[in-house]
Amino acid sequence: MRQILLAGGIALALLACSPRAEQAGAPAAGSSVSALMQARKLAEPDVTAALKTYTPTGVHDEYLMFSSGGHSGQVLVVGLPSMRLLKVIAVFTPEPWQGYGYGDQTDALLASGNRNGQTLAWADTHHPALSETAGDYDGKFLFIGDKANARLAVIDLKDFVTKQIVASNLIESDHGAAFVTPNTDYVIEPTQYPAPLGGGYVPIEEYNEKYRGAVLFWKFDRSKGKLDPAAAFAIEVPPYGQDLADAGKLASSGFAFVNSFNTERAWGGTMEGNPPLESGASQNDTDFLHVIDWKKAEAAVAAGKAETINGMRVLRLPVAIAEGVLHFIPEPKSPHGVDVTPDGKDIVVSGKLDTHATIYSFEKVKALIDQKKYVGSDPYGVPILPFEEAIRAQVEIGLGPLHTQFDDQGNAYTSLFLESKVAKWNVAEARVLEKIPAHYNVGHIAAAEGDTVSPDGRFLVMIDKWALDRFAGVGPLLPQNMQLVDIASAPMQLLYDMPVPIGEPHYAQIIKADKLAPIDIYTPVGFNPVTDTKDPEAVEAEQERIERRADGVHVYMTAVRSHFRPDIVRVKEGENVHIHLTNVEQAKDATHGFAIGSHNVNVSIEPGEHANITFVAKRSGVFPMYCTEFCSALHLEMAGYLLVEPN
Ligand code: K7E
Ligand code: CUA
Repeated sequence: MRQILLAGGIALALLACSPRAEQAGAPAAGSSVSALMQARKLAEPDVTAALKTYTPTGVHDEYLMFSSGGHSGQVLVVGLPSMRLLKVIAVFTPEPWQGYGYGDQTDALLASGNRNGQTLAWADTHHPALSETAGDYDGKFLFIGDKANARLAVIDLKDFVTKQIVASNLIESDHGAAFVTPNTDYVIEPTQYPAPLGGGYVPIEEYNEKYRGAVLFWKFDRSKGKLDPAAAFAIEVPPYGQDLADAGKLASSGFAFVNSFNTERAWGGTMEGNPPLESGASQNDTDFLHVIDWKKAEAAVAAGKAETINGMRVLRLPVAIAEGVLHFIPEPKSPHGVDVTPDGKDIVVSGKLDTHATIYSFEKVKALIDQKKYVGSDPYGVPILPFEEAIRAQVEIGLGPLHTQFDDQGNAYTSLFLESKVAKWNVAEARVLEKIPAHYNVGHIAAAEGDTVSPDGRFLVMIDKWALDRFAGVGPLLPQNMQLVDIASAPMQLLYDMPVPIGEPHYAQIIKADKLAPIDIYTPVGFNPVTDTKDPEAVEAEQERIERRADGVHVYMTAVRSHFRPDIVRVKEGENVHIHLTNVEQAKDATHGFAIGSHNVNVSIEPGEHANITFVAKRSGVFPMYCTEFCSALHLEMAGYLLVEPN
């Protein structure tokens, strides 16, 4: 039925007499489609948009979009075409509903991302990257970068749970993270703001000499589902603001591309007689596209040519240059996005302060590198390839071009921040085909399977920076706006606006839902999702007990509809309390929560899940413990007491 409607375009008569409409209760005379259209002031395109997105109850979405959650520090999962928010994956920030950051395992996981002893309770997530096999999303893992603290996290798509957070002590901030190589051998993380490598103080007047960027390659161990810091390496780069990255694929496999801004090396000082960074960094007509041969870098590191700085193996600049790992090509002013075409043959770069998309030909770039055809070198000795000979074409696309995505018809889509539009253009012909307005100031865009070797070309989501008048006023802080566009239709059609009130989505990736196969329950019972194994403290039914040990009171507890066992916990004031809690249910969606008031204790235990909770019973008193999920008719009765006797 849906297919017919989609293929046939608007079919009002069909809709009006569809079996579904009848099932839902025969429409009254006044609620025919035309009457509804009139009453709600809907035009025909509104109705086609509704037909293309409306997803009846029980019907699942065809695609899942993984979006960064900006400084919520989390990842959002949205279904397409319905644009329903399906999940907020807790990553870098406590998330009460999931009990994330309120129990031993997730406390330890969050703490593993602390830097230099500083607790980091937030993050600025920008670019999610789905794991790939042969350049195609494989639906197994998701990586997400934290711009503020230069961290990466690994999420297992088996259960949509964060399993690892890593921070290098080499750099202070990142931006072009996360991007994966075509078989997920490495996850790429380039610096954003230069600083002394490895940390430490250096006066900013020594910026040119002592401040540096780096491009980190984190080795991914697929069998363990973890990044392996010991096998990671970095390439030192000059103190330019390295920005986004993309890995070469197919024709350009083995290479990575990183763009940069502020090759002027301005560092601000608005009260010290200097121009602000924004103007200091916008003097040059061009910045540098970094062309990295990561296979050569990997070989040089394996040959012992790296130096270890604060635990990270680093190919220093002179070594990277000598080994032919790093080349520059001029790129138009203050670029933001760098995107490799699905066939790997072209690299598209857009300068924010330029009106073009510039198409570099990898074949030409490679030939120039092989011939060592340089037009000079930068102040650090990095060879520069000739711009004119490296490009295939430039397309005049509009004002403020940022990010580019691709479809299955050889077209590219580039967001135009200043114009508040997305331009559709043909890559081979380097010609603009049409533009669609965004509301407003579109940043990243994400296309269905858009970063793979075979994009689907169905949908595109515009991630807008400003919402202005799109939604009802909710005070000065407005939601962000994600807009769904049908790119399979001609012309492109705007389908739906989704407000995002929990952080600024920067980038997203969209995967075909049937590539994902998440589990429903944890087995064996007593599974710890963070350690990804059965927990040593897992509790079996009938094995519940309370043990008093040197380190405090250990409560081995189970949860099952609708009681905790034990449900009375007696301790003495000042005692350490360890609760080992297993949800022994194996029924889908039979989640229980466990909370103790006034103790910051709050976990969510999914069917089969185990959680450990440690706290000090500091104050004598009577504290109710209860289940926080409405799990059954007798959910309110799923409660007990923590009795803390005074000394
Ligand atoms: Cu353009 Cu971090 Cu990729 Cu924000 S990012 S727009
Ligand atoms: Cu268990 Cu409510």
